[in-house]
Amino acid sequence: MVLACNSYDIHDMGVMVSADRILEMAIEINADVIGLSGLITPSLDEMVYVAEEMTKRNYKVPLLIGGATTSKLHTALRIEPKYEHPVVHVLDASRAVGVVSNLLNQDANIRDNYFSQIKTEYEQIRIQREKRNATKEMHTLETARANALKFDWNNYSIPVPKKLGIHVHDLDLEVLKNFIDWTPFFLSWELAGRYPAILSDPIVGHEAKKLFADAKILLDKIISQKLISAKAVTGIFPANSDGDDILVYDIENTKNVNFKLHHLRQQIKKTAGQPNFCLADYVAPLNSGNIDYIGGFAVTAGIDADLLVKEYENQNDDYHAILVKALADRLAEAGAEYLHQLIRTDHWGYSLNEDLKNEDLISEKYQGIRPAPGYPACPDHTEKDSLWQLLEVEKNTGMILTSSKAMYPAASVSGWYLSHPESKYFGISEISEDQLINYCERKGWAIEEGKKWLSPLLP
Ligand code: B12
Repeated sequence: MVLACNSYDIHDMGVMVSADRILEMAIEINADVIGLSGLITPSLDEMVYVAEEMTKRNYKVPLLIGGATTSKLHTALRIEPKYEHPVVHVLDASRAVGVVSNLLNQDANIRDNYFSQIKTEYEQIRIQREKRNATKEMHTLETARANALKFDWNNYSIPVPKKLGIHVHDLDLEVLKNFIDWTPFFLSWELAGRYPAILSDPIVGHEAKKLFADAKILLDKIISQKLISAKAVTGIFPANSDGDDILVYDIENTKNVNFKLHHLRQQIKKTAGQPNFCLADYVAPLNSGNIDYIGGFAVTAGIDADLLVKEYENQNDDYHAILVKALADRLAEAGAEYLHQLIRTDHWGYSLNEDLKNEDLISEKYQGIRPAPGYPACPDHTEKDSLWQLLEVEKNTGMILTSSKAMYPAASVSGWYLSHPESKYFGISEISEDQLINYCERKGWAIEEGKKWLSPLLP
């Protein structure tokens, strides 16, 4: 018996079990293996906790680690050292069978060899990492800031929004379906390839076509019978950057700072001429003397999705239960795409004449970006707290943030709108101790708190 749990938010959310409960259940069902799956980085911390608890409670069963935000590197550095029995990162669930059959093999030689191979491999990864840390070249925070992206703000005309403040949207799924990016839908079923080419792919085309047909039937049913619904809140506010932070002003009185949004800056040394990016650089600075703007959004297409999933599960129809989740995720992303267009062409209105097809939207052929807290340019998930307050997300949409900053309903997306024509996505990737200390001061965090939330960025 194998126990597998989604640990991206194992501490709360009611519908999910706590880490402690997972461990108790493992004993109750006499689990041979425990598997944890992590979607967003705060879940990595939960996994470390589970490994520590397994040690404290004298467990011996192997621990498997998987999910989009996990890696062999993180498993080797942070999880495996916490538990002396096998801890294995599995890149792809389909490989779990091979891994488990080695770990639980009746032949003790096969088991022991496999375990010692994994131990040696993870030890090597730690050694390599230490070597790399010793040689990698990082800027100090000060020099990284000196190498920031610089704009000529005096000769830049800031687009003034037509509709400032908060707007709540009841989204029509019939409209959203035209904004769906289908490629990740196939990815979630492990069918690799871009839509629509994937439908005629010589290897996976047949399966992709069948899946697509089933998805469209279910989507039509969901829409016509209103089985799930989507809601969102957006807002645009006056703002200026202040170093690596963004000050958000009161709409009525731009002398009052209502919120301070915090961002991180790239610190890795790059080739000459390459700046060290920080999202705050795309907003006109305080000393430019001009007021700029920032937008935010939170959208969910998962309202009632859990009920529909349960209904299919009760009929032992896992296929449709998973299809519902995958479609709700697609509709949430479609909602984010639709709203971003509405912002560009109407609320902020800096691209009044934009006329882009869905393919162009997917290829981001528009002005401005919508980085989401947790994405590589703004990896601190706790900044969702500010977004929640700024847009009164819970009151306006019912979406909640759990203590590990996952959004519920699960099919939800949230982020910022930046309008600058040169704004683009990038990755922070790594930060040094000096930025950790500085960021903690700006956030009002103790260093331990900072280490917890930013652990994937730290050496
Ligand atoms: C689809 C998707 C979504 C969907 C929902 C996903 C879901 N409900 O599972 C939506 C659009 C809702 C979404 C939202 C968000 N997302 Co998202 N999302 C993705 C995306 C594009 C694909 C994930 C996926 O479903 N892959 C397909 C499945 C099948 O793969 P998988 O989960 O990795 O699982 C495979 C293996 O990992 C393995 N495996 C998984 N678990 C386990 C467990 C065991 C035991 C084993 C053995 C194996 C195993 O087997 C699976 C099959 O091979 C990834 C990027 C990427 N390419 O991975 C980002 C990604 C996961 N998202 C990310 C983020 C940040 C978010 C948001 C926080 C953004 C935001 N602010 O709105 C939200 C969070 C949502 C929430 N509820 O809190 C980040 C997470 C990184 C991080 N630093 O935390 C990623 C990695 C994107 C990125 N590059 O930054 N997201």
